[in-house]
Amino acid sequence: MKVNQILMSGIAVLAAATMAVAAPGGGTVSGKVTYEGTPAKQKPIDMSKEPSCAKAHATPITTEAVVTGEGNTLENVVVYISAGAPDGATAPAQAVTITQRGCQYVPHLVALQVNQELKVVNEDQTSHNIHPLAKANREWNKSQPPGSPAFTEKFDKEEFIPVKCNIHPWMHSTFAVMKTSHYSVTAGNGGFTLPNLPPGKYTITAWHESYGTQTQDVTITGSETKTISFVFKAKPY
Ligand SMILES: [Cu+2]
Repeated sequence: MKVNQILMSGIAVLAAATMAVAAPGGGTVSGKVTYEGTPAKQKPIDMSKEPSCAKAHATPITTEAVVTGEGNTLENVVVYISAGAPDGATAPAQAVTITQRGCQYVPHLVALQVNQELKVVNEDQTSHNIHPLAKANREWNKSQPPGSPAFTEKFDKEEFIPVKCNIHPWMHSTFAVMKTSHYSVTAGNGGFTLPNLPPGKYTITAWHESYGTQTQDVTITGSETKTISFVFKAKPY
């Protein structure tokens, strides 16, 4: 009897533990972001005023306000659940990193969650002064001379924040701070995937720094994959 009880309670504990770490499963929303029309030609960046950075690039680099791939795909689009998100999403313990390298922000766009740590690194032989132009969050700017250690910051509100360097006017980034953990940033193939969605009705938003936002509603009923696409109108300027 006693052994049985112990066994039973052991199983109950095991079951509870299993439920707590249960594989998310659920449905998936995936697709592709493309553009139609002719995007503005990206301008070459003149870094002659910062020779240590100019040297870091074998060929002159261009602005990154619109980055495209083969087949009219659009890069650096944040696709995320803007309504109906199933979680109150606690921030992941792992920091995301932005690196100042060759007087550019790498990556060009940083997606992260509210209260997730952002680590700022300067790999250059020159000073940078990173300045997120926050409105909902606290605005700050921090100088990082060459060789200075990385620092971390957090944002406690949802906001897509334009970022500049107070020293190098060509340096631009965006910190896309989201409440949800369900987001995806498009790379060269324009693709995105939002997995592990419990049944429900969701609004999916696609955001691009030059072309704005688009939304679509999607209903997930089980473990299906819904394919949607976003097509942005390219601006010639
Ligand atoms: Cu800079």
